[in-house]
Amino acid sequence: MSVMEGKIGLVVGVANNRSIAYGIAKACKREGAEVILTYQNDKLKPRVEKVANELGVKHIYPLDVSKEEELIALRENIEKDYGKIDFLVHSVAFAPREALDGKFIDTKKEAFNTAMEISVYSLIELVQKLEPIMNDGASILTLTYLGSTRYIPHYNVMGVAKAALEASVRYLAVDLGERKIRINALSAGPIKTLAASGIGDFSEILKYNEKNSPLMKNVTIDEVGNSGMYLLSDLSSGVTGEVHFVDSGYNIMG
Ligand code: 0WD
Repeated sequence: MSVMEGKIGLVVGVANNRSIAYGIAKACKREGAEVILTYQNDKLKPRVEKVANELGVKHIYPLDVSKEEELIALRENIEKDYGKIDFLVHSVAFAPREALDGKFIDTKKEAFNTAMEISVYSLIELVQKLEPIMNDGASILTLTYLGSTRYIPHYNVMGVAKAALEASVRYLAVDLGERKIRINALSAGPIKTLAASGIGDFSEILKYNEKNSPLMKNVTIDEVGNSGMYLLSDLSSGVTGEVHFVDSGYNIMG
């Protein structure tokens, strides 16, 4: 039997077929799961539709994580169309471009608040809203980056947001543990995606990681997808509150 057979999950954060969330959705589908996708707005809808067709996904729903009414509608739609879910992927982050290119010391309050709302509070609110339709023993996964604990050029306010995201995972792990629901973060190495294109000098970061990681290569969305799938499956039933690196080992280097 395939690892994800009989499981239904929601994957939030597919923008196109280069998204990390796409790699995770693909791995879950391959292992037998039913996957539900969301699209942020009408502009992104056609790309998500294309991905949904490719993967054999039956339903896509609108979700801008900053809109509470869309979160409530999402829960109602999933409950009506599927009943309960077994896993949830949160693969969403945003900070205004100007906050990712200058000095951290210049971060404006509005940019700080936006980064925290879209990249951190969205996880908390998604879990609040969807917990009632999660089966006991469900698994939740969010995406983080090494900039949470180390200085990474230009990552700036997003590093602070990822630190808060990882702390949120630990606090949520305790609250959700009562229902044997697990939550973990996957810390991916740099990958060229739409979101990454907003970070200054990203191609330099890619080259540096490739040269300086033990495996001497950058990771792919398929590698992140496979490790993400493990964390969403029952194979990781003893793992919660964790930050799991999938970065060719870059984080261990001095
Ligand atoms: O190197 C990388 N690409 C890494 C990304 C390394 C380590 C971690 N990550 C993280 C990101 O910080 C993010 O949390 O992985 C997650 C997914 O990012 P991605 O796959 O690199 O980026 P992308 O394919 O652009 O998907 C992120 C999507 C958005 O795309 P754009 O680029 O249009 O902002 O997050 C979605 C959106 O589709 N998103 C939202 N969804 C709902 N409501 C919202 C929102 N308000 N804002 C962004």
